[in-house]
Amino acid sequence: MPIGIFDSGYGGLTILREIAERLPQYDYLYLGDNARAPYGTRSFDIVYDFTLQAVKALFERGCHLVILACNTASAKALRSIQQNDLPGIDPSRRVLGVIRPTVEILDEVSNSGHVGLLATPGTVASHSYAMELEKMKPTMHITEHACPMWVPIIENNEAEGEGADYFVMKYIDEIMKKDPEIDTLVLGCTHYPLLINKIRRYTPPGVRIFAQGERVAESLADYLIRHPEIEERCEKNGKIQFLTTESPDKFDALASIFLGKEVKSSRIILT
Ligand code: DGN
Repeated sequence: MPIGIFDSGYGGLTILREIAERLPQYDYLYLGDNARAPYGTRSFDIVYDFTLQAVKALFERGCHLVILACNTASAKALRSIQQNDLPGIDPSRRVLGVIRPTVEILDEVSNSGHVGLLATPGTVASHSYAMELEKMKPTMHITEHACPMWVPIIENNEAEGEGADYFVMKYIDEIMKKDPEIDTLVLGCTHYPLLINKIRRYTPPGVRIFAQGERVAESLADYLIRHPEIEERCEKNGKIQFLTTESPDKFDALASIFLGKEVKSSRIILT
């Protein structure tokens, strides 16, 4: 059975890339809900409903473990999905998110103890990062800042375009003004590594940029060691398949650029 990787659109590909590099032996099934992306400005209930539909679709296709490779879905839907028995679904199936593994190591990444979170309006409004940090690393400070324009720029393949510069500079300036002691900017949206060239250009010298992919891959590797009953259900042929709710041609064109290799997806309808 493949490991399911879900995102609202293309962003989860940045997580898939790192996971497949760290754990190439497993099979993966990626699902992008591109037809309904972005999720970042949608309400709590809608993100929950859409995420639940996606998780069920991946379970129905044999996944035993699903990673929500989307901060917005992790922030707004993960806990409810983990805590409730889903009708008709084997309770031994597991869903993991990307926020906790990121927060867990922030004290190793930051020297000043002041981190900045760049994320979608949905993730910022949920304060999931601030709440996790408060629980796990209570002495650290986090400044959360919403970047509503970044996902649309990426989803429209404008990440390298001139128009992107304005909004990258704007959000980074704004967060650095809120707390000049920030020494680490956390990219709290899986899309943002696709904008990394511009983010690097406008980040002040001495401030580190922390993207989640490698950390999530490390945390998954560790999870599979600690849960052999799940690990043994994961098929190991090194095969990656793609599903999208949009037109496969559109998905394949952009996903191939993001992943740096040819992608052939199939379309599914989520209900
Ligand atoms: N990639 C998603 C995240 O990590 O939050 C969000 C993208 C979106 O749908 N706005």
